[in-house]
Amino acid sequence: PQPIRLADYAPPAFLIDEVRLDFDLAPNTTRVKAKLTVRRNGEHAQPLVLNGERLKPVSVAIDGRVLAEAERTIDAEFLTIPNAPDAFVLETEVEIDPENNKALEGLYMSGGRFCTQCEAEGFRKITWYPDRPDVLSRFTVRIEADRKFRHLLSNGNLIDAGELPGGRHFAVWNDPFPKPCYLFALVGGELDVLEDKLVTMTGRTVDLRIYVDPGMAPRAAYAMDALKRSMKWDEETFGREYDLDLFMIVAVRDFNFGAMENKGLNIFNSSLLLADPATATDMDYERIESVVAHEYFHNWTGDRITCRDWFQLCLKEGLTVFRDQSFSADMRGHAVQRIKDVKALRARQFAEDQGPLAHPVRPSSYLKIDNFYTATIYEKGSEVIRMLKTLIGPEAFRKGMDLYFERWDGHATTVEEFIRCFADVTGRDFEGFFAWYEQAGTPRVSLKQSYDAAARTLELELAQETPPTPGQPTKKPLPIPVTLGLLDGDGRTLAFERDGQAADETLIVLDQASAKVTLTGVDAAPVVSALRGFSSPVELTTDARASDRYVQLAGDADLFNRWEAGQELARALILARAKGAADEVSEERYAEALGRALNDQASDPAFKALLLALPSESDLALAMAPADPAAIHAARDALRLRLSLHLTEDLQRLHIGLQELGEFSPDAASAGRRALRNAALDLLAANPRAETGELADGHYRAAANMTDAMGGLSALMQIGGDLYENALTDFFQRWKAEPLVIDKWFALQARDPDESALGRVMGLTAHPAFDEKNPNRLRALVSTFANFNPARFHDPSGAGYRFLADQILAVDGFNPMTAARLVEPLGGWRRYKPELGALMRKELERIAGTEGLSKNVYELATKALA
Ligand code: HT7
Ligand code: ZN
Repeated sequence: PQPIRLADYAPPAFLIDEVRLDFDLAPNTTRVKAKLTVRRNGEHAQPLVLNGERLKPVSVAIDGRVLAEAERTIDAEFLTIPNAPDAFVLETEVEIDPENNKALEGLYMSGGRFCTQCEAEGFRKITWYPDRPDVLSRFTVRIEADRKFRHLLSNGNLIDAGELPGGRHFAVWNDPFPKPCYLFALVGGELDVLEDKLVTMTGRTVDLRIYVDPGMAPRAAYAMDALKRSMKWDEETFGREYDLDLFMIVAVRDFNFGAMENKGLNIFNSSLLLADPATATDMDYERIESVVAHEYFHNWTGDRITCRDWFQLCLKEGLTVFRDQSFSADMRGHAVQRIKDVKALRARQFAEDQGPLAHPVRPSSYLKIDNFYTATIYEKGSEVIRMLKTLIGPEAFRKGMDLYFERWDGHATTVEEFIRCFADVTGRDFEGFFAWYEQAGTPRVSLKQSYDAAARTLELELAQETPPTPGQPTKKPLPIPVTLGLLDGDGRTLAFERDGQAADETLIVLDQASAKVTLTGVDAAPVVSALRGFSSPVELTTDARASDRYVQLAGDADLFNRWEAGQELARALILARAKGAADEVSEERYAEALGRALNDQASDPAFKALLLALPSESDLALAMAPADPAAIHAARDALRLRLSLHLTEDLQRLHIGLQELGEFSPDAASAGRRALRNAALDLLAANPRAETGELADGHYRAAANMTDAMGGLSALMQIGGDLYENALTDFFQRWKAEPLVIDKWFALQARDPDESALGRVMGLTAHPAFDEKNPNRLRALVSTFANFNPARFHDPSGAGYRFLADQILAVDGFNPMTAARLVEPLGGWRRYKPELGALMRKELERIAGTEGLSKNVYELATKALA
């Protein structure tokens, strides 16, 4: 297959001003009539070429005249009309089979209801259309169905509805805002609805409706609350008001992704919408809040202003992640949110950058765009916006955003045009900055310090280098914002001067391969706190001593760096042990320091919970070359045991003291206390004494909410034995009617590092509750195993890799998009011990050599091998 290239972009040959769609819904034989008002775009003689896949043609007519077969061609991918007029009405009719659409793209059925997923290229499975984001049209949609499909929904406003003979009914929707077809949505079925209202900043009343499975409406209350807070936040922070009179969200159980921002009708994976204390954890609440916000924020950054082509995906995704992260920070605390965001960035995006699938935030070619909904586009895309804001300051950033909204509303645009808005409001040149979009890889920044006590100066020497990535052997320097402060030996902020200006903190922009910066007026030998708040997505190495890290861990005014200091210390200890050089004295010193941090009354429980969590095994694997997952697992466990022994009393005290007495509340402070209590239990469970088992069992059995139930179960999993097995059985029996909870049951077992886990996971694929056609269930078991159980996935026999490859091949037969998302854990094969890498490679070769493979899996498997 031929890749699509950014350099080949050409404007659409024809534009569609109006679209009228008529759906006659039936599970196996849905009829779709499309009436398109088409006009030639510019002077040319190109044919009209419309995308269309898996469509059963019924008819094609131009201006009311049915075309003869010789006047058009239909193949597996296109409808082509060679001699189309300059302006005309095209009417087509096709038949589709939603019931048998297990790829979950286009129109499909989930739980007996019709629903759609059109981003990126699913609309072509509904009707013939120019399925590209730069064709913006006004849609009117009529849906007709049996009355048992009680709710018939589409984008925009309901303009007509009524009953029809034969037990049928219809609804007509009109969306006044021109949109690309990837934002089209339709839902048909029996649903319950939770309703509310919001008065916007200009006094308009917007109806809010969340549609869910019958009986589930109370579980949508938190999502509704999050939606209202998001709408207000976007008004206050970005001046963005909602534009339709109605905003709807629908929950579906079978969904390839998290959620989708269709105009006025967001569709959500039910796992990211439904929550109550009994069935959802605090982490679920947090995710729901951020994804509801994310999809809502797309109304302006994605829907009103969309992408010219799919290479510009970060224009809507990176920017919208930045907006949702800023919202979450305002809701839940800036430092804690930043730490969580950086943890996710490192775990997913830094790993991507180190592997064969590394690509720039704006890629320049692809085979299947579905494969580019990656951490680089989303998370690094957000980091780039964050750096832009850091570089120009919050006021100029807001001005640039205002200009962007004003200039590009109603259009499909590019990253260049977005950046141009900031150049126009600041008068600055962003040519150098643009490299962040075009250059792949995580820059490595080094920092050396030298203090001259007599002169009271601190000289800082910074350098940057970005390692080569596939297709980009040489790299240029990037403008890297480094926010920096100084501490004295007791951890107090140390003032200094830069260029004669007094400061507590400064921003250094490293835009050359290396640079020197001199700070003056430095009264004592300082501890340097660099890259505060993780001011750019880089790997920083410094010449700081362990003693400097301890000063930071105890009192860095920048909480991100306080946490980071603890992680650096732990990482060094675990890696030393993994390489056979355990330093027990330093391990004790670390435990001691952690104990002091835990007892710091001034700090927030959510922050302490983060301090207690050691770097993940995957994070550690990125820092070990070649990576040895078994050694990392053993070394990490050994440090956990030491911490558990050293801190037993502190941890027990936290476990008792943080017991919840009142009613459950999902707010950040309450969630933080639960997080710390569960983190304390988790660390106690590293020491599998009999009383720890009892403690974990008691915790599980006394749990009054899902956060604590999962905390107890997870601690029992570490301890193993009958208590664990009994709790697992109890959990399944109690929750077997709740799919979202049973997903947790599968995921927990997939994370079990015990030797028996691979056999258990394989056995679970034959469990009656396992359903590979449901992406949530598949991910709960297979993706959790491959991504979050390195000790067992990297079994020296290669059985873990074989298991994953078998699953990928099986799922590729009906859902290529979801199958392709499972390939990544094999992609990092070059980073592992050669004997493991060879086994991983062998499975990739087996996948790539399989006949009839989808383009999705083919692209990732072959890139991983290249
Ligand atoms: N913009 C949405 C992306 C999405 C998607 C992409 C490929 C296949 C299925 C999908 N479902 C949703 C979600 C978002 O980022 O907001
Ligand atoms: Zn998005």
